[in-house]
Amino acid sequence: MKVYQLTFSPACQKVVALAHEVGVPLALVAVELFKGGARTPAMLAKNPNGKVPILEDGDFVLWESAAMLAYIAAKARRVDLAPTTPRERAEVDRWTSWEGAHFGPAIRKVAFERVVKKLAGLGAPDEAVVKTGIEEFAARASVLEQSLGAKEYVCGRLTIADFDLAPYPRVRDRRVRGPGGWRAFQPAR
Ligand SMILES: N[C@@H](CCC(=O)N[C@@H](CS)C(=O)NCC(=O)O)C(=O)O
Repeated sequence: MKVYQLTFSPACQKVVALAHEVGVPLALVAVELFKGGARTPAMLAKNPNGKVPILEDGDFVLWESAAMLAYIAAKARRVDLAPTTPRERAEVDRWTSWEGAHFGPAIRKVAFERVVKKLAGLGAPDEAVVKTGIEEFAARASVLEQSLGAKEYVCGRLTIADFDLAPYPRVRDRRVRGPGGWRAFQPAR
C-alpha cells in the first residue's frame, strides 16, 4: 500500500499512525505540497482535489483521510477499531464526519494563515480570518471536550475516530493538561 503524503500534514499523520498501529506496511511518497506537487497532472489524476493524502492499493486509489482509516482498519480485519454494528459504526462515523465538516476546517483556517502562508511565501496572515478560525476552534473544541467528559476515547474505546482526531496536538495534550487544556489553546505562530 502506498501513501502520497507530507510529513507534517495532520490528514497524512493520522493515516500513517493507524497503519503503524495495525501493522499495515506503507510505502510513503513525499509530495512537495508547497511547490504544487499535489497539482501536477499525474497527481490530479489520482486526486482531483489537489490534496494529500492519497492512498494507492494496487489499482485502487483513495482520497479523504477518514475513508483511508476505515479502509486500512478493514484490510487489517480490526473490527474493534472500525466497528460494523449499526450503533457502534454510527458513533465512529459521527466523529469522523464532524472532524471533516467542523473541527478540521476550523483548525485549517488558522493553520493556513499562520503556517502555510509563511511556508509557501503567500504573504502575511489575514488576522480577521485567524480570529474567526480561533473562535470556531474554541466552539468546536468545547463540543469535543463536553462529549469526552471523563472518557478516555471519543467512542468509549479506541477506534479510528481517535486516530482521526489525534494529529491535533491539543487533542493529544488534553490528557496531560486536563479539561482546561482547550482554553490554553494558542495557534502556532
Ligand atoms: N478532507 C481531506 C483534507 C486534505 C487536506 O486538506 N490536505 C492538505 C494537507 S493537510 C492539503 O493537501 N492541502 C493542499 C491544498 O489545499 O492545496 C482529508 O482528510 O484527506
